[in-house]
Amino acid sequence: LKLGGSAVTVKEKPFTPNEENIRRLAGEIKKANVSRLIVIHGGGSFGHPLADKYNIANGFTDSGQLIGFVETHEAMVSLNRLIVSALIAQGIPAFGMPPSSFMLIRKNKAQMLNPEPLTSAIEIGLTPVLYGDVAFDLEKGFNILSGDKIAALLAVKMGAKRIVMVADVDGIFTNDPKADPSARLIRYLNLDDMQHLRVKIGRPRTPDVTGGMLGKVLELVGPIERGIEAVIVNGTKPDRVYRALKGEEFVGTRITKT
Ligand code: IP8
Repeated sequence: LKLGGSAVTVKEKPFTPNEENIRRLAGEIKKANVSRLIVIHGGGSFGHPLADKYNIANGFTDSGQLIGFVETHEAMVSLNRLIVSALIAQGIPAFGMPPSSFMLIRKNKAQMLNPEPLTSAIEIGLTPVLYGDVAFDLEKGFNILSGDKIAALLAVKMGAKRIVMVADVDGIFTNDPKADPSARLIRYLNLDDMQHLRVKIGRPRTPDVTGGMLGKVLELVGPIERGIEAVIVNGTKPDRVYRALKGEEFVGTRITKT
């Protein structure tokens, strides 16, 4: 389950969590009662403004960026703490795990160095909660490791049945729904359809160093090719995440291989 930054923070207001949404989503996750669930959340107004200010996604070029690197990480740790606390308040044994300490980036691809802490956590029944983070990059020194990249990597490595991507729009539209009111929601897509869509999905307007909906969809291609179903749902509307987690009929976009 990837909780997009737009669903857990107020994107236009730096360092502002969407506490009401976080609480409701934690309740839906509890109610869905999915076993072997990994939660990942994005940066929203916590990680992105700092990553943008210090140019973290372009790699390490001068030592002035180092403070930005650690501040970006700290901002994500503080958002992680809020989400983990909301899940624990529901009685979910949520366990925050910093991706930068066991993942890195090589040739623009995310890699998991040691899967054992994560697999052990799941094995004993914990719910790991990861997040988009700063990370070491073997070519560029450092980089941003997006929650979407983490979700795609883990879905493949851990043999997930489904990836649920939570956004602040109902799913993938024929055009950017925030700019074009006549845009229609696409309920089902396969990989072929997705190639045609590439050009149509708009770029984000608030700082999003990892590319918003377009980046999200492109990251999903790998897992979908391997037969993993991906769904995109609106986490600002009640019950959608619950229904998507349960595999029930829901309003959103479902993407499959064929
Ligand atoms: O919001 C990026 O994660 P995303 C997190 O999932 C940072 O793209 C640190 C900007």
